[in-house]
Amino acid sequence: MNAKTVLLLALALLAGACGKPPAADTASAAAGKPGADAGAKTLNVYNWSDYIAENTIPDFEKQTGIKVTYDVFDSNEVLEAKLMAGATGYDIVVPSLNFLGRQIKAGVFLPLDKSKLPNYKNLDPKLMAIIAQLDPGNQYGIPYMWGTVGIGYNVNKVKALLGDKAPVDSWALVFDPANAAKLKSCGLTMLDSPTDILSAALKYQGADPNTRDAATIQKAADLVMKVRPYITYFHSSQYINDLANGDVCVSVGWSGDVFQARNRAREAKNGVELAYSIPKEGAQMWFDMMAIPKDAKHVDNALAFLNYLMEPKVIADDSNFIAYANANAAATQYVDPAVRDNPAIYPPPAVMDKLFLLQVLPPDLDRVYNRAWTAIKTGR
Ligand code: N2P
Repeated sequence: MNAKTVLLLALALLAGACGKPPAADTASAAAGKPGADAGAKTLNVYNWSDYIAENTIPDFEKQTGIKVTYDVFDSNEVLEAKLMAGATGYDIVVPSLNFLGRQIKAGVFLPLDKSKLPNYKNLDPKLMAIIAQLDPGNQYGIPYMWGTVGIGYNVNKVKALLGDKAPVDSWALVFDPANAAKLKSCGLTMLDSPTDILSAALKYQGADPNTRDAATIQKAADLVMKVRPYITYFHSSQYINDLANGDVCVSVGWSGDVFQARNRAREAKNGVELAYSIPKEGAQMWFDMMAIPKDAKHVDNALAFLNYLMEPKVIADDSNFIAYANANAAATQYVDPAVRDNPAIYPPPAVMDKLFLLQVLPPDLDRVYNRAWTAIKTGR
């Protein structure tokens, strides 16, 4: 083959590729907006990273013939910016409940047509009642997974640096500057999420994590600012691998992510022993909610996918893989005992009593949070 033939072949291949719909695993958002193919047997999903079992999408595609484009994010703020700008191109998005509540008010979602969701009956009515506080009548959102914000830590490294009495069951482990300073050498990370981190700092300070008082929020920000010099990074997904590899030793993170890190370390047999604690002062419980944007192009496909994800075995397999609790009462029997009986994933009532839900932030306080966060991240 001479150079000219190679070039022509390459051009032909390129032309062919451009004419095709996006492949299931391409980050189509990077190439433009997904969802240009209205009416087709396609579905564009935007979900959190590290948040689905390997077989969930391929099985759905096989069952239905619907091709799924699956993009990921790791920040409610990033998702919200897209939703508020409109025309995301997505048919399903997954904001956390406190963000969903605000987005419902902004009118960005379609009410769910429950006549097309026969599996809706499988959802846990107790959890749906909690969710209804922010999604009145459960009109817009289907819970995907729920979990907590807590502390993932490397058992041996923390013991080596802070001794046997290291306060691993307290926010003091990361918010007391004396402890944070000692952890600096082995790597301390926090979620890049103003509401998740500042609400934990508020709780540690004995304040209401849903306080509407800007000065109280500022005090929590001041505390994070004090430990900032000891923080390796603020990031909401990198810590899974870094904890697993032993590159960092303490992360304020999300329950299932820490257990995924623990699973990876165990598979690698690298001697890294990880644990997750829900601090005794109290911690946030969150729900991630699947919803359909108003301008979704493939609404029936989106409903079919939501219904599929409410099949007990499907969502149980998902929980088993990602180590997060689902909200499907009929699925519990299929969840591995190792996940179901883990009190940090499915907390017992005594721990549940210490968990708080974040409410919708009014716009003026949203600005307080975001300004404080920018200051924390830039160190000014
Ligand atoms: C998935 C984390 C989702 C939890 N990696 C936060 N909503």
